[in-house]
Amino acid sequence: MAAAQPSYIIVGAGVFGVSTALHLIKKYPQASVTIVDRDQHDADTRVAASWDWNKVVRADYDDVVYCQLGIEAQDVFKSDPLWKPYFFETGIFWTCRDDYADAVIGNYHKLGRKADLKSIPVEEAKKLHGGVFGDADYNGVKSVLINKTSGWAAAGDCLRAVTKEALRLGVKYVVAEVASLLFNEDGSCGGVRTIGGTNIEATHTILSTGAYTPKLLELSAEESGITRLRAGDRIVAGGITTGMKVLDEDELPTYAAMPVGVQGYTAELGPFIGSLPPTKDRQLKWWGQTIFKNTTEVLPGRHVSAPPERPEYNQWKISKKLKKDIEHARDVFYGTKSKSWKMEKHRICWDAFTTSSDFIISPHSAAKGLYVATCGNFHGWKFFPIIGKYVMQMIEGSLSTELADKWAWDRERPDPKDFADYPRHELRDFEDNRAKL
Ligand SMILES: Cc1cc2nc3c(=O)[nH]c(=O)nc-3n(C[C@H](O)[C@H](O)[C@H](O)COP(=O)(O)OP(=O)(O)OC[C@H]3O[C@@H](n4cnc5c(N)ncnc54)[C@H](O)[C@@H]3O)c2cc1C
Ligand SMILES: *[C@@H]1O[C@H](CO)[C@@H](O)[C@H](O)[C@H]1NC(C)=O
Ligand SMILES: CC(=O)N[C@H]1CO[C@H](CO)[C@@H](O)[C@@H]1O
Repeated sequence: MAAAQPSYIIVGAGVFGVSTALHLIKKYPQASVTIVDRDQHDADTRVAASWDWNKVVRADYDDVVYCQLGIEAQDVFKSDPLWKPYFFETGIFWTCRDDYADAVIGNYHKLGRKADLKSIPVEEAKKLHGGVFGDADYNGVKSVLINKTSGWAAAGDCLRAVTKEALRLGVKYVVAEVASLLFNEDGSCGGVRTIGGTNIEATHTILSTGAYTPKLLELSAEESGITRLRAGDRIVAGGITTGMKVLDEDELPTYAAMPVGVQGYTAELGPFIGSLPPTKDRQLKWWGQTIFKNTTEVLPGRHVSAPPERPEYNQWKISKKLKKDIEHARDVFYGTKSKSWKMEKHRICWDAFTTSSDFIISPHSAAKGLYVATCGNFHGWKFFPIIGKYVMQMIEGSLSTELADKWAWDRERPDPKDFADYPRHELRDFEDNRAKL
C-alpha cells in the first residue's frame, strides 16, 4: 500500500499554530492543513495568549538564540506588507537592576547587527521622552537600556489578519474543542476527537495548545493508556494579570510617543513588569508581577496546572488582590501622577512554561505522528512571523541540532530558581475572601 499523502492537524490557533499553518501551506499549497480551535478565529474574545491588545516585539535578549530569532522576526514585521500594519517601532525603555543591558548589547555585537541601542545612566534616562518615566521607581537600577528598534504589535488584529491569509491560501479552520488524541493500532497518533465526538484524522498532529497542553495530554494518556504522553514536569500552565486604563484626551499627548516600558528585576526580586504604549483606543496596558498556577485534580489522583474550565478560562474574573498587582505595576512606572488612575479593564492571560523558558518544538517521544509546538513562556508572541518555519523544519527533521536540542521534548531541564517568571503561586491564594454568611 502506498503511504498516505501527508496531512496536518494543528490544534490551537495562537501564534505557534497559525504560523505553522501559514508556513506549511506556503511550502505545500496542495497539502491538507487543518487548524482546530475552540474559538472562532475572529471571535470578539478568545482565550489564546496570542489574542491580546498588544505585545512587546523586541530582540533585546540575553540569550543569543532568541536575540537572533527576534531580529529575524522583526525584519519581517518591518518589511512584509502582511505584517507591517501591526508593528509600531516605538523603542524600549528598560530599567536594569543587573547586567542585562550589557548582555543584550553584547549579543547584537556578536551577531554583527547594528541596533540603535545603548545603556545610559538613570539621571539621563529620566529626562528622555519628555520625562514620561521621570517619576518611575529607580530603586536598585544600575542603568537603563534604551533603543529605537524595538516596539510593540497590535496582537489580536495581527493574529486575525494572518489567520485570514492562511485560510485564503487553503488552510481549513474547524471550531471545536479537542477532547482527546486518536491512536492507530500501531500506537501512532492518527488525529483528534472533539468533545462532540467527531474524529478528525491526519498523518501529522501538532499540539499548539498553549496553557491547555498538559491537561489535554493527561486526558489523552488516560483514555489511550499511553502514560508516556503526559507532560510531567516539562510544561506548567501559568497565568498573569493584565490591566488597562483609557487615557483622557488631555493626557494622551504625554504618552502618545512613549516607548515600551520594562521594569527589570533580579530573579530574587521577582518577574519583570511592563507598560505598553497606548493602543488606537487610547488604552495603556500593564502586566503584573504575580504569576500563578491553577493546580487541580483533572483526573482521580492526577494533579496538573490548567486554566480554569469555566467559560473562557475565567479570564475576565479578576480578584481585588490581583487588581492590586496591576496598581503596583502602574505606580512603578508613573509614580504619583498615576495614583488616581482607575484601571478599566483586566484580563488573566494563560501561557505554557518550561523551566528553561525555552519553547518545546519537538516530536513527542511517546507516539509517532504527534508533535508539540508551544510553550511561549510569556515571550513567544514576537516570533509569530517566523516560528512556523522552525516547526516545519522540526517535522521534516531538518531543524539544526542546536535548536532541536534546545526545544526537545526530552532534555535536561534546569531548576527554575533563576527563572524569575516561572509560576510559583497558586491562583486560589489570590481569591478574595468570601463574605461570611
Ligand atoms: C499577559 C501576557 C503578556 C505577554 N506579553 C508578551 C509580549 O509582550 N511579547 C511576546 O513576545 N510574548 C508575550 N506573551 C507570550 C505570548 O502571548 C505567548 O507565548 C504566545 O502567544 C503563546 O502562543 P501559543 O500559540 O503557544 O498559545 P495560545 O496563544 O494560548 O493559543 C493556544 C490556542 O489553543 C487553543 N486550544 C487549547 N486547547 C484546546 C483544545 N483542547 N481544543 C481546541 N482548542 C484548544 C486555545 O483556544 C488557543 O486559541 C505574553 C503572554 C501573556 C499571558
Ligand atoms: C482552577 O481550575 C479548576 C478547573 O477548571 C476550577 O474548578 C477552579 O475553580 C480553578 N481555580 C480558581 C482559583 O479559579
Ligand atoms: C541610544 C538611542 O538611540 N536612544 C534612543 C532610543 O529611542 C528614543 C526614542 O526614539 C530616543 O529618544 C533615544 O535617543
